[in-house]
Amino acid sequence: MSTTKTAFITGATSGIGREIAREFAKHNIRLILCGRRQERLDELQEELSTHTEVHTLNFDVRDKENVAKAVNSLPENFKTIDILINNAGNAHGLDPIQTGSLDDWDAMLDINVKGLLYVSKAIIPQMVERKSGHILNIGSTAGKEVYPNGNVYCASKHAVDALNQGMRIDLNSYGIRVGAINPGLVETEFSDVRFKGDSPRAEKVYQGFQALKPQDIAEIAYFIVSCPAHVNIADLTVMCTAQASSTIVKKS
Ligand code: NDP
Ligand code: 8X3
Repeated sequence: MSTTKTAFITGATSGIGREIAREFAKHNIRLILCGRRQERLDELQEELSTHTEVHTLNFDVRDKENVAKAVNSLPENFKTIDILINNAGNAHGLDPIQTGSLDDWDAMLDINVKGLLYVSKAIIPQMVERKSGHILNIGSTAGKEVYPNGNVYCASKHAVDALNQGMRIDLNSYGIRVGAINPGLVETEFSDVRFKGDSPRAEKVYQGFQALKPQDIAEIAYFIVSCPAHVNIADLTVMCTAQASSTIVKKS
């Protein structure tokens, strides 16, 4: 098995991150898979180890000490990270601003914004030192427009959009590529988390139209990281055909 590059993927236990891991494994990219659910990390490691070398890291992106400890604990053959996929994230609740929960707001800002920063802070210095690397931030259409009751989730993804631009500017002189994929509606565990396990409500989000599948985003992610070195896909918005904006979705 000849592996080429090493990718560090946050949120690899489910949805978009898990499919990116599967897609990258097909192309022999060495994988560092991160998440909090160890049994899922173990299952994925077993599944993908026939294609590539896999290492798992269990940490909560909100815990900055543990993020740094986890990255520092990487074995020698996984230490050089070529590709960082900042994917871990979620929505908590869908309430108007006047009744939103402080705990939900903390979770979204701590995970989607500060967690992305903690992971980036632990990995960017080695890319700067080597003057090479590729960072792919998973934003959202919610980072491009605001929808009713999306308030804080949309703010967190607008922050990801700003950080994507800021990283690209600051890392430009080191030859590090930085870009974002901003997906629209993708059928994953996203809505289950948003609605705190209320599965009927979560399923309804994707009924009556063909939402994006996490594999769609994974194939695009592989396309982006496999572009020639002089090509950087800086910012890509992807919706399913049925979706025209955050609020306009054609249902059958
Ligand atoms: P899933 O809920 O299926 O996956 C979320 C992933 O993030 C899981 O692997 C989860 O792992 C990880 N994660 C969540 N919280 C933490 C945490 N505190 N510490 C470490 N890891 C964490 O959702 P998606 O795949 O849909 O979401 C992935 C990204 O895509 C998110 O950033 C989301 O905002 C974005 N997105 C999703 C869209 C959609 O419609 N689904 C559309 C646009 C963007 P674990 O629980 O094991 O820690
Ligand atoms: C996820 C897409 O529209 O559910 O970021 O917020 S949406």
